[in-house]
Amino acid sequence: MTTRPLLAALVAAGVAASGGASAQGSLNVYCSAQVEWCQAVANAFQRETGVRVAMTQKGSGEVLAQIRAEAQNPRGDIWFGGTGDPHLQAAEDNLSAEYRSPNMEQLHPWAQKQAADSRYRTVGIYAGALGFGFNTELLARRNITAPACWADLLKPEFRNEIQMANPNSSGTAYVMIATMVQLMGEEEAFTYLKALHRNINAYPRSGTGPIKAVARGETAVSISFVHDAVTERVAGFPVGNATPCEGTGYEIGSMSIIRGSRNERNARRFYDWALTPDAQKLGADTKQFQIPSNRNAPIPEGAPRFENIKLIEYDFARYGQSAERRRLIERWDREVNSLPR
Ligand code: S7P
Repeated sequence: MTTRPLLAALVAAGVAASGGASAQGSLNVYCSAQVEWCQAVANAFQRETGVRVAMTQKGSGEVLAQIRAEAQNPRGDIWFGGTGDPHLQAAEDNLSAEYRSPNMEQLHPWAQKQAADSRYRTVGIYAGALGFGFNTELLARRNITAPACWADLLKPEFRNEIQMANPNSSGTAYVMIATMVQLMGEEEAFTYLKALHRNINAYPRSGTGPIKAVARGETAVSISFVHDAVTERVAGFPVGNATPCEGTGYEIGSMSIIRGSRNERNARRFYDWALTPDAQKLGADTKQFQIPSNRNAPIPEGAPRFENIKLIEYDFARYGQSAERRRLIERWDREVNSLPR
């Protein structure tokens, strides 16, 4: 099982030494993007504003659980990144604060819709499609054709060769389950998930765990956001990616101010800043390949483009509901994860 160490980094930039940081106050960022991006964002904001930033990186489901547990005594100020569904659940459960950024109008319609769906308690900061990652060398060695469709993942040659994350902790895995339900209908989707279970060798905690296992050659195939497969490939690993022929779901990676934040002024300042093209370019600078939500931010070269992918009309309002997420994950635990492999 892949684990991801908790990073709690007090980001030290020059301003702290000059005394500017304390004058500007501080900000606690919970970050559910990849750690390189989280660190770059924390460093740049601290450098540009003098606000002292402490950043903790965790997956989307884990941050949602933490914010819920801390609701009476919030320790975080802002939640940056992670799949959009848990951000919508935080909004519904009154765990995030309403805020309308003056930069909202610069965003793509899908990012503004995410804000409107949450009554302005979250906003889209990037988007990316779900698909498969695979280790090209491992597949060649085993003489297996790379998967192109969801149906391919059920083939006997993929027995014990596939990883997807655990939806209890991972927003990525929840997007996968919600995608299958929307593509096939719920009964057929659970029949599919049970059949897929036979070919799964592990359900790691983190959504990026499976693609990192693919890169290391520990598993042949992962169910992942395809932009994360590009990140591994440009890092030099033999990783390919595909989006399913039947159609697939996607995420609207989001950002929310935590309700009861002790540094709300700085949280709003960060929120406005994170929606600017310059801040969004930090994703590409750290080899992340999502589509940025600001229309004027450059799309990273090599990013999987939505116009080339068969996307479903993902129903964010429905699958972002707390009760729906809980019900689907409980059903998955009961009917799929409990089965022998
Ligand atoms: O930054 C890469 C990415 O895939 O990670 C985010 C998400 O938190 C995945 O983690 P979990 O599945 O563990 O929640 C995505 O939003 C993002 O695209």
